[in-house]
Amino acid sequence: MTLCITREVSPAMNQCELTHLERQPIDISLAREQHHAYEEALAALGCEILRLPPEPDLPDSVFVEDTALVFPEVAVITRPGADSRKPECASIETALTPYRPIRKIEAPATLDGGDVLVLDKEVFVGLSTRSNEAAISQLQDILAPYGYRVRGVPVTGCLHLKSAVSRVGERLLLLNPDWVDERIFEGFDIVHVHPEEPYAANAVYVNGGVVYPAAFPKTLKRLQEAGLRVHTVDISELAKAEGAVTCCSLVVG
Ligand code: CIR
Repeated sequence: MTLCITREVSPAMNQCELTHLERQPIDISLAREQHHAYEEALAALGCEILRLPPEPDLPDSVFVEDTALVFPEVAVITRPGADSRKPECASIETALTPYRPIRKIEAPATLDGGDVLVLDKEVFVGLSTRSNEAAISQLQDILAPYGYRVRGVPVTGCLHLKSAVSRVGERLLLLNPDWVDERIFEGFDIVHVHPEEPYAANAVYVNGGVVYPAAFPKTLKRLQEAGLRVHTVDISELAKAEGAVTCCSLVVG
């Protein structure tokens, strides 16, 4: 079983951070239902879910991906770029302590897990409004003993690196070429998002399957044509908070 950490939707989610989207009312009970269906899709791919209780005062706390990076050797607690999100890390550190040695990103560095794409021993970090050069240097120091190489990647037009590119197969990436330069990912095959679906580049790849938003049927078709086993989920309410699918879980493995 692959362990995934999730966290129940906060009742305060309507006060979430927004960068590229206009605020729209979020139906909290529908968001919870959608989040549970997302957990079920992970379970269908062989994941065991460790669901943390909701954080009533932390609007974005369902997006656990941003608070930590979990490697086979070590877990790195991040320091999210948005101040409202920094307090989300304490409970995640407690949850991860039984599973990995813990290291932490420290000020002045800021890092959102959504900016970190790990491809085997290569760690790509989006230089977004949330993650900075100091984080890249701290991450390199933490990970170098385990043989990882950490590199900054310019991203434009989106919140995080993984809004622009995510892994969908052992040698396959899903990518929006308007937001990130695909030449960085040499050696990988690439499926482009459909041009009418710019937000479609974020997918969870776990145990050989893919969890993917139902909102992007044209890109979904491309993934299916590439031979991928895709479980679709409706995350319309989470998307109003600028969330996607990778951000709702921490894959511990
Ligand atoms: C934020 O702006 O931080 C949240 N409203 C959305 C975070 C989504 N996280 C992710 O894609 N990794």
